Amino acid sequence: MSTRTLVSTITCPHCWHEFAPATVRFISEHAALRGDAVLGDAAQLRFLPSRFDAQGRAIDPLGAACTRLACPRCHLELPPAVIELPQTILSIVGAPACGKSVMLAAASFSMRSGLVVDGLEFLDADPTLNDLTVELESALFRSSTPDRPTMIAKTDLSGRLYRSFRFADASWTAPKPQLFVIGRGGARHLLALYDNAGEHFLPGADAPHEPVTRHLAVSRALVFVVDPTQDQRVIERLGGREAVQSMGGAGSLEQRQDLVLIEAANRVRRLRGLGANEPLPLRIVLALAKADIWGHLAEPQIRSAAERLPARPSIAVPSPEVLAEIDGASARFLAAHMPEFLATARALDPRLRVVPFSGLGSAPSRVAAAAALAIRPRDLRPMWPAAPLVVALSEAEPALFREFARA
Ligand SMILES: Nc1nc2c(ncn2[C@@H]2O[C@H](COP(=O)(O)OP(=O)(O)OP(=O)(O)O)[C@@H](O)[C@H]2O)c(=O)[nH]1
Ligand SMILES: [Mg+2]
Repeated sequence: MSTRTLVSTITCPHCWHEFAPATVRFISEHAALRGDAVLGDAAQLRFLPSRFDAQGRAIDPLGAACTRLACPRCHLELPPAVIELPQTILSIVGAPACGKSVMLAAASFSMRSGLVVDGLEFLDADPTLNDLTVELESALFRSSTPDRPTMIAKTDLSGRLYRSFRFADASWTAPKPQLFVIGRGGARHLLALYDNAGEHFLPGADAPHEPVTRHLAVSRALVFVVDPTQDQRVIERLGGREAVQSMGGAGSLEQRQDLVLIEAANRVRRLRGLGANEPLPLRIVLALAKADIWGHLAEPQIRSAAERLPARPSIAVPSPEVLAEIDGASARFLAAHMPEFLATARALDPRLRVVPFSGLGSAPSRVAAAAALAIRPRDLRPMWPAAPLVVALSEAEPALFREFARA
């Protein structure tokens, strides 16, 4: 008989409740057991089993064998790996339209390819739960019509990317986690990522019963996606608003990205009960998006990679040495163009890391004057799309990516 080692506690990736593996609920299979107190009439009953069959499957009250697991608080389904693998939650934060969804799609798609980092294994923990990632990836990277221009839609603030459950006499809404099994060198983790709408991170947008950014309470690293094309000084260097917008830059938005970062840090402190003077308990990784647009303004390490686009795709994470040089060059780019943003970020985390990337690798364009920006999937050439996540993971879980952790 095979033995399994269980983790000591589980953090639910849906509602972030912490619980012991022995209290995990099972999802009933018998058709007559429809209706659940937490999820409503359409869901199958969740139950705490007292009987198991010879294969270790739980027996539901009407005698059917059950294998699907659910959280004891929100009753939402959990992948089976959750009871065996340690979990790493990363928070991806950034202003509206900064490039979060494109980064997620490009990063997850390229991590599956095995070409990002030697020896990396990256799988959906449960494909039925990862429909959001599958959708994001197929919009751009798995298109069956690679010559038809397309683009990822703006992330909705509510609706099908979120799920509701009842708890303590109230209705709660939480974003759908995307769960992956990530392994390297014998270590394996369950990785949870979330694609929030940028509006959720704006100051004042944290509603009590819509804990859509509450992953900040438990995440191990904060990937802050910075869009240099949202900054007035960068816009001027790039030839003005219209020029920047026509390439996918966010030239028209008046977001103060430093305020979004401060708000995220404040939520981390508030949710974890930390004082204003305590250091943040997680590393900040600044992911500088859309390098295809602004990369030529930076130093050679970034410029040469950006200028090689779209001729040579570079989805591999650069070597640790190159990454260190790029980190320095990116920080100097920020110091030259967005100094107060860099100062804010350094005040929050003096040991922060900076990684530029481009999820598309070349600029989208309009097929007609009034049409939205789009790009032919055939023209996609992501540049270092997974590097921000790998660097964040190297800080959060050094066992997985030891060589990329700060020396
Ligand atoms: N040139 C260029 N444009 C990009 C790139 N990534 C994103 N864009 C443009 O920026 C727009 C917004 O990107 P998204 O990934 O949807 O941004 P987001 O952060 O998910 O935005 P919200 O969902 O509103 O929070 C896209 O529609 C593209 O036009 C890139 O790598 N290069
Ligand atoms: Mg989005």
